[in-house]
Amino acid sequence: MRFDPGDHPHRRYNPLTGDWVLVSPSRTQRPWQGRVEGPQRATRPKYDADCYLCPGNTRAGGARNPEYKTTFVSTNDFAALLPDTSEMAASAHPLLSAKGERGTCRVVCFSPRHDLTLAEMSVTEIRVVMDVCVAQTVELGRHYRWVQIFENKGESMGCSNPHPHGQIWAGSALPSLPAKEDGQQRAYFQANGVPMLVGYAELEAARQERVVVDNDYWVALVPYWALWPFETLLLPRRHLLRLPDLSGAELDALARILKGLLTRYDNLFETSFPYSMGWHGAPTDEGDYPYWQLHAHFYPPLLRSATVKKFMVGYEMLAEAQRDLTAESAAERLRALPESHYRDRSR
Ligand code: H2U
Ligand code: ZN
Repeated sequence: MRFDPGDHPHRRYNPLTGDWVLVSPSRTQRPWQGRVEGPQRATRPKYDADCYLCPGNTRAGGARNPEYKTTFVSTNDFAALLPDTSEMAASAHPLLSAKGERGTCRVVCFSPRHDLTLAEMSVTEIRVVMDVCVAQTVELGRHYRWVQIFENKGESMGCSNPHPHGQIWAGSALPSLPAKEDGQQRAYFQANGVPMLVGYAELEAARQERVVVDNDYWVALVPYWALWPFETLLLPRRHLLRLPDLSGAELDALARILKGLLTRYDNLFETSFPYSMGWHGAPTDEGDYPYWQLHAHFYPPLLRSATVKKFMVGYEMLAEAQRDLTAESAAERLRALPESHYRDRSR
């Protein structure tokens, strides 16, 4: 029997984390009588008097939002990290180990408009969001070792409010997942003499098989080792450590590729596509990080329709991550979608 990666179960290696993922392409055929996500509320108003994040409204913490007209950043009223926590005494037992952690959390309202999403904002407006991300990385990076910019989008990803927003958590430690990526990228660089993800972007841009959308400065692709059904990795073509290293032309191109990628996501099931996404760059301390490459991960949970999502349970919790469709078929489906947003077409 000849091995066919599009049909036969196999495991793929994730060089960024050192983990493996089980790929079982034939499982997409299985019947589904399980949980179906509720339909999305059709349209939202441009302004919602009950929204904590809309301009002019009072937040849950009591502060009032200004009448902001563009991307707006505020301190999270329910911050998971605080700048002044007292030092923790060293643990007396190796099995009961803990460390104090300093940090801060912010909320980034992408737009004053309650009814928009990043995908539906203009390229110029998305560029402003990215400029704010750059400035936040510079500011918070002076005080903290890791600045995590991310967005939870959609109720199924635990997003608490439909107003278009992301979050920034900055802390004094290097968190577990970036620490794994740090170690893997360092080891790859030592062994091969090139930053892993610079080489990977070149390889994928040349093959095109897993590319969803690309331009002169960026490549968005379904990584070979993707875990979530329509997971993507956004990579700059040039070697860059962090968001503030991007040139004006690269930021413009970034806004364009984000619009292209997120529009395709929405078009896939003609729904506002849920995901968690976030940026990873070199730690913002004094260290030397020639092996790091800036990148963004997009982890969408939907599997086969707007209402059936992938659950990371059972085998995933106890043994190893597993996916049903191959990275190649996911990329092919996303790539084939129109570049114009389905809601613009139906308006
Ligand atoms: P999520 O939707 O991803 O949970 O992000 C919303 C964040 O906004 C959440 O962390 C904060 C929550 O603490 N928030 C405020 O800071 N003030 C509010 O009035 C509402 C929500
Ligand atoms: Zn709002």
